[in-house]
Amino acid sequence: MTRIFPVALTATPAEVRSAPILLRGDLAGAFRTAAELGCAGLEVHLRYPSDVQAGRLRRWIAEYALAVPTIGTGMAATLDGLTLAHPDPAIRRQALERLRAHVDLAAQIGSAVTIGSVSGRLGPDEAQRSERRAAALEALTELCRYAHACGVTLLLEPLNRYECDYLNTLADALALAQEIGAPNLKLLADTFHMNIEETDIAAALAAAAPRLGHVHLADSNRQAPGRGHLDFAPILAALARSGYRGFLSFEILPVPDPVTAAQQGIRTVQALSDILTAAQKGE
Ligand code: LER
Ligand code: MN
Repeated sequence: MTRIFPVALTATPAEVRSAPILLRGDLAGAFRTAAELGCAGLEVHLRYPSDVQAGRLRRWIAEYALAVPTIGTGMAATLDGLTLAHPDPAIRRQALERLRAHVDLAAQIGSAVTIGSVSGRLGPDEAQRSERRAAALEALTELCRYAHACGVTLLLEPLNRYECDYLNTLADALALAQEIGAPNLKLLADTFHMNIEETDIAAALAAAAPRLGHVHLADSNRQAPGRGHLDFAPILAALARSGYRGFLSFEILPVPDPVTAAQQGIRTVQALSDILTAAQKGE
């Protein structure tokens, strides 16, 4: 398959409608599809960690020889309103409890846990913003400690301004990660958000490379790479040059349908990987 980067599809057992997740509902079928398409991984998004038994995930991981690189946790925020920056300490606590349970599951299946939409918002009130950022930082620090004891990596993901108001660029996330200073807190770069927020996507990836743990690959319209107007050549070249060899995971809309979208993304990554490999060999 792809020669430089392992690729992953995204799946959820939930019947979500508008989320950028490729395969919905049938998780066993999602593992089969990812394996049939030659992927190395399947990123699983869960509302509750108890939505799937760890034992079943472990069986599918073994049966299809796939990794689950990370567990997507955004539904805790989008469906249940649980975020780490919430003004209500009881809600922050619930968010933390949900994320701890995700960490427990991740420890059993060898995956990381995404901290994306659950970062939440600080709100428009300047006086409250620093207090809420401090609360989010404290909650995330506590979660890092817990995850570290479980051997689990957390992936802090900056989101575009319409979804988050304090972690929009990789530099924002890197600054927070450096403040926390936990060795198991890495960064997740999502090209859909970066297209909106970064001045120079390739330069931002290069600067964040030492802490980069995972990549969501989506085009400008959140469809498969190749179906929008993002230029993935400099993006993949920057990742390759910086030594990133982690997953490229298609967190995209299933347009026109899940398999066609996955095949399109895989073809785009494959074609660019071929060019990069040829360049490396000096062809
Ligand atoms: C949401 O837009 C997103 O990119 C997710 O990965 C965050 O949970
Ligand atoms: Mn993402």
